[in-house]
Amino acid sequence: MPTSILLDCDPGHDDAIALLLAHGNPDIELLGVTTVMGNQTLDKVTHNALSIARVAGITGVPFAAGCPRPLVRNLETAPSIHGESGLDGPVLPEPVIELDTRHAVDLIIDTVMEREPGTVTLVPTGALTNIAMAARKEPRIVPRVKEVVLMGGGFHTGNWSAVAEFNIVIDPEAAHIVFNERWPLTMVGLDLTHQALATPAVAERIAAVGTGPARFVGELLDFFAETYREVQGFDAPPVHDPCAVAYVIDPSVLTVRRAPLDVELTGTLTLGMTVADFRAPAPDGCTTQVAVDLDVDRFWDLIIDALVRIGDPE
Ligand code: PIR
Ligand code: CA
Repeated sequence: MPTSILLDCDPGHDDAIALLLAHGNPDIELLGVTTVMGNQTLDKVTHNALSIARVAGITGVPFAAGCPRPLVRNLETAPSIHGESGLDGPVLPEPVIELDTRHAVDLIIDTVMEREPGTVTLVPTGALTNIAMAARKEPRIVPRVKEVVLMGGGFHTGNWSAVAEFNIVIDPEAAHIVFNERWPLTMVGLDLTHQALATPAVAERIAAVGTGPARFVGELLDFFAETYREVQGFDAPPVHDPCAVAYVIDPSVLTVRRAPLDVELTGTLTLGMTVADFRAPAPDGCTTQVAVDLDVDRFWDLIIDALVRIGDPE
């Protein structure tokens, strides 16, 4: 039985690869794709999501646009990493599918309420604004969601401040809501995703697939490698978001550790920091865990396999 997921994203180079992985892997049923501001403005990331759908040949899956700004703070985007479009590098084809008429928050609520309880996994790979809004608008989704597997945060590493990760710190109040609900939550943070480096050897494997979508990913990674080299001093770019999808496909690709988690909202130096309490043993009933180690080879095998299966859709 494949796992049914809703992907809530802000594409975004690594979000794009997460979407391709979710679409191309047979153990995932993609129920819907929702967008949230983040890497770029909502209109740009939504256009990007629809454009990726065309590249990947995704049809019959609802795409819905969500929140255009964080709950409390002003919008902060990441053009230094993802470019002016949010997905700079490849030529983006004009979308061929239309947006769902619903708001992302309503698509999330409708999907979770229509499906059997305990069967829908939420996979957020951007700010947690839509997910927090959904939990507040319809609290009955919380016990019905199977689990939340999110890319964000980190327990030792930051990228937008010394201690905070972008997806969390641009809307820390939303993250605080999501981390404090009673649903099972897995945080796939920077400590994990910085192990998923798209090295030249990886780029070669992707190029060898030889399809349009594989070339698209190659061009995304070329741009991402350049900005990560210049802005963050990385030799190879980390592809964060597909790590969360990989965990849903096969939890054994990631090693996880159970620990209470919370989000800092009042620190002057630590706003948006995700705090993991690693004092053993984790308290009874602890519903949160963090990803600590990645099986790098199996991770890239999943990406390649998805690209091979997607083939050349057009
Ligand atoms: C990646 C992102 C934002 C900033 C940087 N420096 C790098 C985006 C990615 O899409 C991912 O979801 C998350 N936010 C990593 O921080
Ligand atoms: Ca993202």
